[in-house]
Amino acid sequence: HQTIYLKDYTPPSFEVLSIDLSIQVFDDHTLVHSKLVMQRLTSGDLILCGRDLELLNISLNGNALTPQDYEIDPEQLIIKNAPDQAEFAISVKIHPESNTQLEGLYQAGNLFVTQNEPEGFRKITFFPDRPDILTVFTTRIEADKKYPTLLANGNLVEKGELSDNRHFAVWHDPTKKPSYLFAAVIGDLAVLKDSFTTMEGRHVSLEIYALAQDLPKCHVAMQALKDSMKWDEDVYGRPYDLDNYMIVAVSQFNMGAMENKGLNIFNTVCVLADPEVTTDPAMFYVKSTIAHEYFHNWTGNRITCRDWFQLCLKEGFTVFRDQSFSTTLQSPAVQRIDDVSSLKSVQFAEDAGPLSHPPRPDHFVEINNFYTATVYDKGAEIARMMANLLGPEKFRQGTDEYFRRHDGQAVTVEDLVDSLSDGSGVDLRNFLPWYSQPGTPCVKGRGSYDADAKTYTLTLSQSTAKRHNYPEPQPLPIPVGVALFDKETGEQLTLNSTVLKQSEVAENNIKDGIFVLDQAEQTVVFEQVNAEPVVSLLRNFSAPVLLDFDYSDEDLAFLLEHETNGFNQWQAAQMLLERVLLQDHNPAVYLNAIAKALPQVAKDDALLATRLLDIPSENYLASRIDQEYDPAVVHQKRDAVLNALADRLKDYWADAYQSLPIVEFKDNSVEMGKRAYRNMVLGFAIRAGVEGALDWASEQYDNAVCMTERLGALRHLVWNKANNAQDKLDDFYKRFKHEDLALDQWFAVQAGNPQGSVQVARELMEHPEFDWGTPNRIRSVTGNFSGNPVLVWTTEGMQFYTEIAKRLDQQNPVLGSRILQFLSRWYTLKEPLRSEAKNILQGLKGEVNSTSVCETLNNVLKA
Ligand code: HT7
Ligand code: ZN
Repeated sequence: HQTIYLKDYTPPSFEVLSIDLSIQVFDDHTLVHSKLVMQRLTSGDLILCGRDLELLNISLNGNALTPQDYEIDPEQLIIKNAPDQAEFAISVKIHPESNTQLEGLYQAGNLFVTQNEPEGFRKITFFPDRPDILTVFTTRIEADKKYPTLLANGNLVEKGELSDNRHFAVWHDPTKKPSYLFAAVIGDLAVLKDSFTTMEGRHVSLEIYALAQDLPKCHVAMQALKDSMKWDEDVYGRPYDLDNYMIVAVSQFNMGAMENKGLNIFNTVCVLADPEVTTDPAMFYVKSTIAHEYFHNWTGNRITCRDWFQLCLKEGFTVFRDQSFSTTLQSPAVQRIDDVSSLKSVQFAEDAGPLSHPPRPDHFVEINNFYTATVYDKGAEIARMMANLLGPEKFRQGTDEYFRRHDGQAVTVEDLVDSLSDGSGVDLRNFLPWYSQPGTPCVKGRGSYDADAKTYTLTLSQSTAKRHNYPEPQPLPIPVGVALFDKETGEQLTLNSTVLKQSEVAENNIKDGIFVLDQAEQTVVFEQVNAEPVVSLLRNFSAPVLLDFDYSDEDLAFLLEHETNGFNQWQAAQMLLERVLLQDHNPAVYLNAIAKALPQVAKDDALLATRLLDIPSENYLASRIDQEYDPAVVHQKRDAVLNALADRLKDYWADAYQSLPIVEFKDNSVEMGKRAYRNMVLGFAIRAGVEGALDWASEQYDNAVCMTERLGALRHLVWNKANNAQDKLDDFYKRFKHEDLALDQWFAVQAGNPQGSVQVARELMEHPEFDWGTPNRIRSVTGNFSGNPVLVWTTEGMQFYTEIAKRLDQQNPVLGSRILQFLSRWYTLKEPLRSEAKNILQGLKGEVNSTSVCETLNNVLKA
């Protein structure tokens, strides 16, 4: 397998002025005819990518070509000395009916759909399948009338009947786009319609296509779409640009959703929502994914990536945009907690292991392996740091300039940062190294108060571990959110310091400052500090870094109590917990602080209270342990903290649960908070051995008015081995047997059971409802099972994952590669597990062939 390097990027030698595509679907094959109008840009060969295609015929400028006229290999067709104007007519045969990889055109049940990002289009026809080739697509789709729905990007320009019970539709997309944004859908779908009028007065028809029985579950997504369209106009000044926006729901899909121009294709889990079958977090995920894909229309589609190394240009920025949108759905503090918690548990872990890479990698073997938390979530953090430094007004000037300069272009990360800098008048180019340097920087610090001089001196330093194959890490600009609190009164102090980034801070009696640490070590002196302060750092998680400050546990408890926003309180609780769980600090300080803060927070904001009770996951804790990792020890320590917390507030849980009766379902953040908190409190009550708590869970299961309540109760019953757990599992199965997404939860609860076993997971995968063709179902078992490292890191657990990776290697390598990643931190294990893990992984070598799985396996083994 070949490694591709960013430094080798060369512009294409031909552009494509237009493509006419004709897709004829038959039961046992599909014919694709294309007419490509190409024009030379620079010297060089004419290269058309093509994979798994049966070439039927090809002509150039009206002359049939024979195999002597071109070079062809499994990946491409090359024409040397092609004329400057080249018009191709190409016919190929493909097999969507047997395409299990879910890339290109594939059949999923009764539906044919495309997935072309990043390199799927080459599995549909020969084409220069690279994101910097933008062209105008006209698409004719022809199929049997048993498939009444025929969709492609753009506007429907013609449709008609054909002989043999067949029909066709022709679509024209007026906007130039890269091939990865091409989409087609052929099937029998129902449609939910609505409309939106843009700020420019354009009347847009909004259409969500799904199986008829799923149509009632499309209203949440429709509302989220309208909200997103409005938000992008209000916040970024970006209106929609076509007369229709279509979304299609498909149950077999490798990722969440795909932003194809005007024709998004969504995994059902990201579009269908109904309180009876969808939990609150899942419903939230629907809304934020709808927003994410919609926002791509500007950040991704109208301005796209020059090459796949620039993936975080569109993904990082778009994640930042969807996270910002989501703060309209729940409190900004909870949103930030959720984003940071996922960043720390997934991205930090990735960046600490053998799959570490910069947000903009400089080489890859298989680009599918780079749709990672680092590209998406660290990419979003970089956009956020720049946005925060600029403030809303200047950031808007910067983004306006980006859209003005690059609309219709395929660009690089440098182009984005240049636009933000030039548009705002603030040079942000020193942030560029964030895109190309791997690893999580660690900020260390200490502070000292001089009572006589009334100064507080803060010294901060940064370091990043060197990564194999990357240059010596350089200091990065790290914005550190900072505040001082009076240790006695808890009051927040005015900041008097000349080195704070916001120079107006001192003049304007501002208390929330940002200090940009851009050297290896720096010192900040705060003046006129009249009483000993406690410093709060990295507020709102102002940069994606690890913080190692010489706080006492009492300082952190103080911040948990006095910090002015929920995120910072949560951060203090997490720091305290990490000390307890990783450094064996006494949990008493944490327990006292949480016992004091919790009841009040719960009254004000139940969702925040739920988050405050988060205990870092075993996998997150494992990511902070670089050697001699013993999963059983981590599990037992975490369990001990949970037990201590449960005991400490035993009476409170009982009261709190009783004060939160089940009420009519409402989809708003206050009610969502109450439901989440009720489930959390119930778990602690059961753990504390509160009398009757398991009965409460049974009653909650029986009386639930929504899935959040029913599933929350079921999980507690199953995970606590309640006597009636099996009955309730059977009941759940019966109720939801015909609801795929609910059934996924039935698999998930059992696979994620800490009291479970590899045997249970294997049996689930042999269940008649288990389906190897549906990634959601595979993930519901493998993903949830991975939450229990004590089970994963056993011989049987590791074999379980390698066997799945092997099975998926040919069938669905993108998924196989992801599943193998669960084992990436094998090398941190204590012996003899470590050697055993190595043997098992080495045993997979030679057994797998796909570029995706092989690249991941090689990298994992390099650790
Ligand atoms: N841009 C998309 C990324 C993607 C994808 C989506 C579905 C199936 C396979 C895929 N490969 C890459 C999704 C997004 O970030 O919006
Ligand atoms: Zn995206």
